[in-house]
Amino acid sequence: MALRPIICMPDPRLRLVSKKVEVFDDSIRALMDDMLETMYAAPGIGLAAIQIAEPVRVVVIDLAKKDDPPAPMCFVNPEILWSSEDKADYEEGCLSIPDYYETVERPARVKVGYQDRNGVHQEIEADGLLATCLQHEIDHINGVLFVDHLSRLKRERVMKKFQKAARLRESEQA
Ligand code: K1U
Ligand code: ZN
Repeated sequence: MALRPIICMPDPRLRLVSKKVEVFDDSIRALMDDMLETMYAAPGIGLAAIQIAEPVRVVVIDLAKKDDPPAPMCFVNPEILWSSEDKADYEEGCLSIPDYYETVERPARVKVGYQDRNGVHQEIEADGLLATCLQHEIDHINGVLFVDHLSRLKRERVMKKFQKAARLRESEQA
């Protein structure tokens, strides 16, 4: 297992549409293990492979409470099969947009099809935080960030802030 750097906005790789996983071998399982280690260290409750610069359709999530044992979930090639009409608001964060939180409205319940670590097809019905987190991570593998769900004003404000910070870092390194 290895801790991997998380890429941050405005890195253009966050806008890539990730590729479907076709082969379930030890290297894809090693990627999932690296993702879990990176997510726990951040700390976060979810991570998509593109956030560690791997453009493949892999997502990990763990919603276990602080004092409970870890409950890692791995989703390969996840897709939303059904979304509820009713919506839920949740204050979201993103490990690729550090220290920025905003309320996002999404379908309250989803049914997701995916493959597990061994390539076996599975389905899960989710509500609450798991539904929100699955949608946030599936957005990532399609090149979508949670700020894309905000008003244009809020989105442009946060994108400009992160672009300015990146320019400052570049000029300090030059
Ligand atoms: O995909 C990501 O960037 C991870 C993100 C997942 C997420 C959070 C909230 C709503 C939807 C999706 C995070 O994990 S941000 C960090 C976070 O929420 C958290 C960190 C420590 C403890 C509890 C939560
Ligand atoms: Zn995110």
